[in-house]
Amino acid sequence: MASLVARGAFILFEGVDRCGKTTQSTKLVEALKSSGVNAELWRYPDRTTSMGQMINSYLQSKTEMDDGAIHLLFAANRWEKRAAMEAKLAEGVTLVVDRYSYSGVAFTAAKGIPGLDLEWCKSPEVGLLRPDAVLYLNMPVEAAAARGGFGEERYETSDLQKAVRANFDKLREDWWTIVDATGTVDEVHAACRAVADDAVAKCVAGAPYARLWD
Ligand code: DGP
Repeated sequence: MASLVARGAFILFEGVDRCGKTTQSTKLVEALKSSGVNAELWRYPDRTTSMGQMINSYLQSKTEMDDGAIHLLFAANRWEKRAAMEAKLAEGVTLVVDRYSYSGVAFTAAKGIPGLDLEWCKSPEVGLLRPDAVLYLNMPVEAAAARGGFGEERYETSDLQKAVRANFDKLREDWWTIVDATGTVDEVHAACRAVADDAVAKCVAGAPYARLWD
């Protein structure tokens, strides 16, 4: 039997735009750190790399790109960070991640482009590390939009976000935690914290890595 090695946990936040992922992921990292857990906040797309800058330009409608090509670029942006991500976890750092492959699939498939269905969209993500916990911040699109409205970026329209939410419903797996994101910041945080503490404890005890879509 392989010996169990302590590692950091990969904790993922997913949900439609403006559901509170950035607030909650930031707050979770602060809380983990203040209780002595070595934790970092990561986000996808990672706009700091050269691929990330191309994605940023696309999201801001400064450049156009084929829908299949931009999908592969979002996925490649996760692949280019894969080794660094795995190294951090192996060092014992817990990664709290704001969006990942599930957003990748949910957003592209929401466009309704012939051929770019959920299965096609999943393919380039296969083999990436699977999160140890998914905190899906569940919120109706109307409630998310009421939080000051959607911004200027390409995907920030109610119709697209509704299709994205429907796709998240199709992608949800039993092991995800569905958090009611309409609660107060502190209520949502408490629910997320409990799941994160559990994931961190399991990974310290040497939980094995898994890959998408195990
Ligand atoms: P954010 O930086 O979390 O606000 O994300 C920017 C926008 O890009 C947001 O509307 C969600 C979308 N998005 C995030 N990841 C992906 C992805 O992998 N593929 C696609 N098509 N869209 C994504």
